[in-house]
Amino acid sequence: MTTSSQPPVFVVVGHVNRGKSSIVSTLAADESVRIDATPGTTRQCRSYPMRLNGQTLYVLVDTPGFERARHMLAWLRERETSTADRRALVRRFVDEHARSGQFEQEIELLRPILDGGAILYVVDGSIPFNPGHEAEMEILRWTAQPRMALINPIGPADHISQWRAVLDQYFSLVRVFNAHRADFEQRVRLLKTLRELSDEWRPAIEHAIEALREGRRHDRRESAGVIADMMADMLGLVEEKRLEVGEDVEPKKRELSQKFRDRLRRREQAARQAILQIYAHERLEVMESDLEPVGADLFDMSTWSRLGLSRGQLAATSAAMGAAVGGSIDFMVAGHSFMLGTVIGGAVGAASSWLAWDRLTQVRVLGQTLGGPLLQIGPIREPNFPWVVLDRALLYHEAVAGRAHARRDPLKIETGEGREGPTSKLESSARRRLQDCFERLRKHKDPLTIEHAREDLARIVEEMI
Ligand SMILES: Nc1nc2c(ncn2[C@@H]2O[C@H](COP(=O)(O)OP(=O)(O)O)[C@@H](O)[C@H]2O)c(=O)[nH]1
Ligand SMILES: [Mg+2]
Repeated sequence: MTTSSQPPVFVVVGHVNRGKSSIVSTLAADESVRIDATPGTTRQCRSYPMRLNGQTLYVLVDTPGFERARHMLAWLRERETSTADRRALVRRFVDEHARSGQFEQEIELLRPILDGGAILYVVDGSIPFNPGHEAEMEILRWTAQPRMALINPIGPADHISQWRAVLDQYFSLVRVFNAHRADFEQRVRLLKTLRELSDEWRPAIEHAIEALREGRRHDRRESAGVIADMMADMLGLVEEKRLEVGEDVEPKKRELSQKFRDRLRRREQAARQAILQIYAHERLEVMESDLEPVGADLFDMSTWSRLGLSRGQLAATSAAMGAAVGGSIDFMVAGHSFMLGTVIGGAVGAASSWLAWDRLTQVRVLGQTLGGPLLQIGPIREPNFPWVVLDRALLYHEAVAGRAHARRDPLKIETGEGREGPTSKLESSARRRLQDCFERLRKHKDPLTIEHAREDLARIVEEMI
């Protein structure tokens, strides 16, 4: 479709503190929109274009709330001569009061509407209707612009049906839209409804929906690539240090182990940052918590029992692979029974976590042919490690991708009972395909083999997200 015509403009209006800015933020996928618990933050209109690949798909206009709607309506009614003149009268009101210092907010919010914007009228479905809103809705009707009402339930109380009964009288389209909960599909559903607002804009909105869907597919593919790159780096990571002859080995082992862990953490962090960037959530704060399997430190073993595969699943996957994994199964069983012990013991403090970690990854001391001994750590052989890392990445991705841009509270990954990662719910065939990628990434050093394994992994991950 051509892009010469102007993109659709939606002017978001309503009382103060009803979630107008939140709706703008979510629909424009823009985390920079100012959202505040103190009413009256927005004094002036501001446009937020929904842009994709350099193209503006549509524009959201954030407005100050109505302040003196009843006075304004009284002014209009006093001067009304014919229903046909109402729109002109609203324009006259704006012109006559423009420099008076009165009705500043009404004038400000009416301008983009009189310039041709469609109206999205926002109410809070958790507080009861009161007649104070009627003047606002009446004024909006007088503008004769296309308009739709959105019920944004901010609090837990439910007055939605009461609101509907009122809104249906003023708006041909009324929908519930929770600005803080809406995910991508709910945004698309709202856009589909918005097609009904104006025949003129219908093709542009249809184009916007298609472009957003294509953008979403692109984001998923890119995220899968980010996750596969990360897995390849983390699974293949080896850290080495050559010591001087006669140097004390034990402290150097600890140092190397620490360095190894830090590199793995940083690698995971870099992937997370990339995912935030892909979904335009760069300012998103992520809650670091021992209770959240994804917020906790990568090596906090207490969260491992909730991620990755169960012992049985690991054994089945490895056995089906038919590879020489006997050794790592023993390793795994030792690791898991140890972890089980710490969980049952209840004292899952930092110290026991570190201990568990030390038992799962050993710093090896290699030959002394070239001077002092060579310390080496990695790649991690613990069988559940790749599954835990993948689960952390998938849960993180899901939380970020589904996050409405209006929310300003830190990202938390909700926890449930038992294993929470997506990998434990996979079909066994998918698990074997993944295991095959993991093995190749862990065992091989040849760049071409690694690249192929990485590509296979990216494809599988893309199917999963
Ligand atoms: N929980 C929740 N809070 C919301 C929602 N929409 C808005 N809020 C909160 O309500 C307050 C006002 O929101 P804002 O979007 O700035 O409203 P505006 O004054 O109409 O622009 C802010 O504290 C928001 O975080 C919602 O859908 N859910
Ligand atoms: Mg606002």
